[in-house]
Amino acid sequence: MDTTLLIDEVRLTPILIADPPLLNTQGVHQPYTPRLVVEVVTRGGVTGVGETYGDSAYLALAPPLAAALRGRPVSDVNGLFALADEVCGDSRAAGERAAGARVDAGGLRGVQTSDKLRLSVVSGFEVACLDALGKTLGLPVHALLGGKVRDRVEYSAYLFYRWAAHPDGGERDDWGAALDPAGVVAQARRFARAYGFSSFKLKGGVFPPDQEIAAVRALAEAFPGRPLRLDPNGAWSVETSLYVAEQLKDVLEYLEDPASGTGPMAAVAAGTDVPLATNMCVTTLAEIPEAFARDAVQVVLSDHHYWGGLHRTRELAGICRTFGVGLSMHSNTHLGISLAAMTHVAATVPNLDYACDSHYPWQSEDVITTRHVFEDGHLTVRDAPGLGVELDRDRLAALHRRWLDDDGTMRERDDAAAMRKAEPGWATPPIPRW
Ligand code: GKR
Ligand code: MG
Repeated sequence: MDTTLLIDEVRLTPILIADPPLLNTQGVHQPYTPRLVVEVVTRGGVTGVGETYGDSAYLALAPPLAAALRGRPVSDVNGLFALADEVCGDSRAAGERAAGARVDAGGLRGVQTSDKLRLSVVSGFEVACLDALGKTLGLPVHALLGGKVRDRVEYSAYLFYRWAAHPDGGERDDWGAALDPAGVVAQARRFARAYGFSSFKLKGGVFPPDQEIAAVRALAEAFPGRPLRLDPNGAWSVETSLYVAEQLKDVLEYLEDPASGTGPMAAVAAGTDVPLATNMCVTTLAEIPEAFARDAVQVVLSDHHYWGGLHRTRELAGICRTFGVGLSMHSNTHLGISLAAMTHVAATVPNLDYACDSHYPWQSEDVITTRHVFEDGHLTVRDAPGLGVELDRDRLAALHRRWLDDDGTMRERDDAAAMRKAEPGWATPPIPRW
């Protein structure tokens, strides 16, 4: 065994990153959202980086795994899963308690389970190990995953209804409000101009369905023939979903999570030819058999965090290929480390059937020295060793300082609590909402 590959130290840095007031069915994004940056340092002096969700449920699981990793080789990424099972026992219960208190955040990520929590944490370590291994061997992460099958990965614009500013501080930006079809089209035009995106996803479930249908119609008029998607995060009943599908069937590439749960999704799928995509109904291996047997979803949108990292995402791709189900990737509020990881794995998957979506353009801050740049709606796959990104330690320290200074209110993503700042009576809406 090459001892330079052994892990000497693991650093965990929780941070808070600025997030604009983006609306979704549960509320609005807080001014700052938590992420966790994982650094794995080898005896050879190489540091690999990873990033994952940073709410307390995830933070509770990370320290025991970090401690147990010392002395193990960075190349043993398969061993991470058994190790996490072994060492995260007690803290898993703590994580679950924290997750239970935050169903709002879990809800948008599908049903939260202890396995999914653990896998999301493991993913940050897996990416950090792959980065360190790649840097040691002089190989990009995509080569460690078997090699890229494309040089560029396509992303779609991720449009959000939004306010011009948070009601209670936060960073300012110049995007302005987008609360109607004209606002959504203006936002899409800016995305197309600045980043070259040619497909568009609108986060829905915010306004009554007819208003969102009007927004998608306005997009179709402004961008004839371009792929369009609408994602209400499971906010609609089967009946409403079928109504929306009927109204938009000529312009939608797919409808994303119109209804919540495998049964309702299967009922919608049975009543429309519009393909259904999901990042909520199929989020674990255990959910696949029933969803695929019932043809509830035609496209699975992986989130490499909760699927357990990059190797597991490739396993998911193989399963989708076997069953003739489409594959792509969705995102959450994330930084450049996660976007790099997503791009590396996306580059290796032959059946990447649709443009991935990324929140990244909404993030004004990062912890890497050279930010990713979308060109013609694509990211070029980096061929430098590891992920091909470098940690900006000053930025990391500043964002960690913000986390330390927080009074606790931003350390959990809680879109309903953020909404109550503007609408004191706001409660997380029932499912289905419409
Ligand atoms: O950030 O508001 C949001 C999204 O709704 C996010 O939480 C989802 O996980 O973007 C995601 C999606 O449903 O595709
Ligand atoms: Mg979605």
